Amino acid sequence: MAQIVQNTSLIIGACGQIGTELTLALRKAKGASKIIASDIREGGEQLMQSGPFEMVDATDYGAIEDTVIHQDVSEIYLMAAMLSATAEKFPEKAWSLNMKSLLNILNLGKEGKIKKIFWPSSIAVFGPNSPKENTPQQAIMDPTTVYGISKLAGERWCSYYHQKYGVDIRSLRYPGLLSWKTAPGGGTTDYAIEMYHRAVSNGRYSCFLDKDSRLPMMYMDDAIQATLQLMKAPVENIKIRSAYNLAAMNFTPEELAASIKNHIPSFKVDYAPDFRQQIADSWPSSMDDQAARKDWGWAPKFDLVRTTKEMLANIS
Ligand code: AKB
Repeated sequence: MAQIVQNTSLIIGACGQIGTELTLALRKAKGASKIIASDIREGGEQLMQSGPFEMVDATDYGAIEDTVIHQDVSEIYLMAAMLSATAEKFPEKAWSLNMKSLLNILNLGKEGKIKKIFWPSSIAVFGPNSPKENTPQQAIMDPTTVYGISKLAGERWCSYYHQKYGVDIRSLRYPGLLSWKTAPGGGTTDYAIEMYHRAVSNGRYSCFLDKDSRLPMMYMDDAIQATLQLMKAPVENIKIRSAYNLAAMNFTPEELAASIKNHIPSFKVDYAPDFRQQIADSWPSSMDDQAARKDWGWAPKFDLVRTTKEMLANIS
């Protein structure tokens, strides 16, 4: 009798900003029963009602292994992490969560219990001595944040597990992600999402970054598309096993405010940089994503004009 191959995917950290939209997109593409959402808390209504959910702690190897065995999981997307601004407040907690969760999943891959892994890296792997403009795939990397250090170490672990144990791990260096479905938590690039929300709710915003802080950004639909495309790409096309640079647009808070003012002319912004300014200053302002374009056909669809239209329409 032919063996039934389940090909179930497990999303760990499914209730967060990226996890929610990734889970919904995967359920649409592959069928709800094949995509198991998991987190340490329940998520929004749309996510919870769209398919199976399990309480799983990303740092608990036994709990993840149990779910993998009982649900026939062959692919894991590890989206649980502590982001840059929060990680500066809780350095050891951030290191422990970000590293332990990744090693748990890599070890499941090494033991042959799962076939494929997605793990997100970030532009935060770069630092003050990396080229700021059009930052290349390979460059000096000297991150100055706990989050960046954990992402760079994570990339090295991914590459090591691939070389040494043949683990099929795939990763992207996400820029700041703009979305309206689920609120982000604890990032430095989150000012942009806050700005859209405040523009709609009270017409004013006090920005925690300086008006000239240029950072790489991307609309969530593009980030999800890139993730699905990378995971679908034939194995021989995946030439980079640390993480691929990914780019769509870059802008400053002042340019974002101007783009919002095209829709809400009375919108007012003032600038009161806090500790997050130093984090932003250490990151690239734009990224070179030629490798992703060449290896698996990456091409973004959303620029700032289109993103602002979508964000304002959906937040309203
Ligand atoms: C953050 O701001 O911490 C994240 C990131 C750029 O990885 N959005």
